[in-house]
Amino acid sequence: MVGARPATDISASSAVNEKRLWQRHMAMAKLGGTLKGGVNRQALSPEDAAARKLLATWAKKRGFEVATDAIGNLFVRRPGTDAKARPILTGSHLDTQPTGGRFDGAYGVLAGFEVLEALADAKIATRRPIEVVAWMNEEGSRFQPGCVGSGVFAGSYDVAKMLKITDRAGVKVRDALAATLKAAPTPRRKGIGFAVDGYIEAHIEQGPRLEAVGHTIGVVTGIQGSRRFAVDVVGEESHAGTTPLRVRKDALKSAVAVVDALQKHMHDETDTVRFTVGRFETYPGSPNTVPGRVHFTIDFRHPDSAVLQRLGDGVDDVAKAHAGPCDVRVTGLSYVEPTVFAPQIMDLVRDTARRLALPNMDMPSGAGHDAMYMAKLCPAGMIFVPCARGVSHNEAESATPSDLAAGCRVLADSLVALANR
Ligand code: HGY
Ligand code: MN
Ligand code: MN
Repeated sequence: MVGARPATDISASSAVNEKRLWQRHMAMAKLGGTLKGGVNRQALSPEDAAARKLLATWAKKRGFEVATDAIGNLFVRRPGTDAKARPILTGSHLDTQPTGGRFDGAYGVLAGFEVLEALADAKIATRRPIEVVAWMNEEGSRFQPGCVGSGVFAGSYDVAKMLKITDRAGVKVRDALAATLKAAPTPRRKGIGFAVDGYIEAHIEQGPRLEAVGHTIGVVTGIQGSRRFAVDVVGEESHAGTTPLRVRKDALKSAVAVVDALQKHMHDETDTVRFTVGRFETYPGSPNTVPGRVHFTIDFRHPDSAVLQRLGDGVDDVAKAHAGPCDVRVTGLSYVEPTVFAPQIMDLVRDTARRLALPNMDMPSGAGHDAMYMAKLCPAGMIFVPCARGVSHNEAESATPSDLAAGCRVLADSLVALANR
């Protein structure tokens, strides 16, 4: 074409800037940073608002479009040459665990943002728009369940129901979201969800396998299934000094028996089942009052759909059979079937890693990710990079600048290939 820009021979991956990507991580990690070097940036907290504001500021400086949808997912869009083409999405989450690390979630958002910057630096146009998304409340530690933003986007959760969820202080998602958007205002995207042509999420592995074999890239094949429950054991408050044990309705005693029975129910010689009681609260929590209520959570995971169903469906019966004189209420909060990623995305990630001479291996994900929901909407996949000793959901979580950049290079060329198909 006369006057057309000279075709750049620089590839997106070669325009990825390792130093800038690392600096963005360190700047983001300050928001909610903890004394032990981790991050506490829970969903819709002031720290989360500050992180959103920082990403939006970086995006606006580059001329990218920024918008938030009705459930608080934050989108950064780099237009394509064909504005009507269905976009390619990449991203992850900015919210963290209370004792979280600097890379869980943030890597996927910042690697995606680095791809947009690299494309802009190299003046590479893509046919399809590419959007980076920071999904709201992936962790599910403040508001349960997790993956609320991606779940609503994919139509798996009802937005009105999700806006009513409360945290332990009784604050609703709706009110916390309003406060967040006030602190970090962006244009609003009407409604929820839109057609997406493909999705790739970059994430640290959160396990030790890549590091153990010395590989840099994980071509993620899928994610194990997961089920979350809330359990309330209800007895009767009474005086610790005057109430004989034989007449007590001691919610703590019953809850301990229930958890013990559930651990036996979930026992698995192959150590494939993942069963965690992460939160266990007694009420009123006074040393000289027999607990009248205990609230605890169950996080149960398994790669086999039939086992997930059989053992998960047994939770209610086991709880009721071991509650003694107390009542017990089991509430199912989420049920996500095992996810299998799209072969064409896996092939693209694997071929790109090979072309970039990055040692890689196919591997499943033990951790849950927003990609579980995006896989219901479009061809989806993930790219893993190593983290030190596989440690995550821990303030000591660590990764190297070169591994983060390597994963970002694979992401860059993979996204461009999807955006130009
Ligand atoms: O719990 C998970 O698997 C994810 O890291 N939030
Ligand atoms: Mn994560
Ligand atoms: Mn996590």
